[in-house]
Amino acid sequence: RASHAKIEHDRVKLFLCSGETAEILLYGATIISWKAGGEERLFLSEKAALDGSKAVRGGVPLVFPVFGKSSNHPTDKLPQHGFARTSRWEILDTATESEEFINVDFGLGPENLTVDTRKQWPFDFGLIYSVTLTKTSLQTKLLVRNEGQEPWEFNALFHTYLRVPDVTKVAVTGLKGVTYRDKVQGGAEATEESDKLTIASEVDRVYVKVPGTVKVEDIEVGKTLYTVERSNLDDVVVWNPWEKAKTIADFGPEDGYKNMLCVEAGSVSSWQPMEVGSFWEGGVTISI
Ligand code: TA6
Repeated sequence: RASHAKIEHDRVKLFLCSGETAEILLYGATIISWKAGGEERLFLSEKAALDGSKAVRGGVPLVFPVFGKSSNHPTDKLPQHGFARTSRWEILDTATESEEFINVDFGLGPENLTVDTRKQWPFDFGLIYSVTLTKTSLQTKLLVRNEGQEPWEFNALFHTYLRVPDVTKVAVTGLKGVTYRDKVQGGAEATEESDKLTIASEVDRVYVKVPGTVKVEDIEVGKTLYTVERSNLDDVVVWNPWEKAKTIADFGPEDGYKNMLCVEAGSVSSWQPMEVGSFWEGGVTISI
C-alpha cells in the first residue's frame, strides 16, 4: 500500500509504504510511537495518560516556552516544561505523501490555549511543528514566530524518550569536553570527561553547547542504535530516572527505566530572544 496518513479524532498515524510507522497525539503533538526496522523506537510508559489529562510519560513531548520551572522570568507562572505538551494542537493540511517520506504539520497559537494558560503567559506566538517519517529516520522541526507587539523569549526542547534494549549496555557519544549542569547534584557544573557516557544510576544533565552529532551506541554489540543530528539546537539533555522511576506515578513498568534513555535536543541553557515579527527554527533528526 502507498504511504499515507490516517487522521483519527485524537491522533494522526503515518504509514510509509516500506512499513515504518509513527503515531502522534493532537494532545501536545506528542509522538507516542515510531516503528522502524521492525521495532518500536520510542519508550512509552504503560501508565502514560493518553487522554489529554496530563503530559504523556514517554514518546516525544515538546517543551515550550520554558524548560523545567523558571523563577523571576515571564514564564515563571507556567507549569514545568510549559504548555506545548499539554495543549491540543491543530493539524495543518500540509501532509505530503511519497515513496520516501511522509510528513504532517501541526500548529499551535494563543487561540488553542486555555484561559488560565493565557493568563500565565500572555504573549502572542505561532508554532508550527513538523514531523517527517522516512525509512530510517524521524525528523522533527519547530518553527516559532513572535506574532505580538512586544519581544519575548523562550526555551524549546524535544523531550525524546528513546527505547533501548538495556540502558546499562549503551553509551552516549559526542559529549566529551562539553560542560554540563548536573541536576542530580543541584545544578553543579562539570565537564564531561568520557567519550562514552554510560548509565549506571540516575542521570539528569544539561549539556551546554554540544558541538556535533550525538549517538547512542550499543557497547556490547558495538553498533550505533541512534544518531541524533540537531539544527539550531545548542543543548542536549540526558535523563534517566533510574530507581526514582518508582516515585513517578505514571511511570511503568517500575523497571522500565532499563529500557529507556532520554536524549533531548533543545535550546534551554539560555533564553532565545524573539523580536517582534521574528522567526526561529530548530530541529532534530534521529536516525537508526
Ligand atoms: O529533561 C529532564 C527533565 O527535566 C528531568 O529533570 C525530569 O524531571 C524530566 O525532565 C521529566 O519531567 P516531567 O515534568 O515530565 O516529570
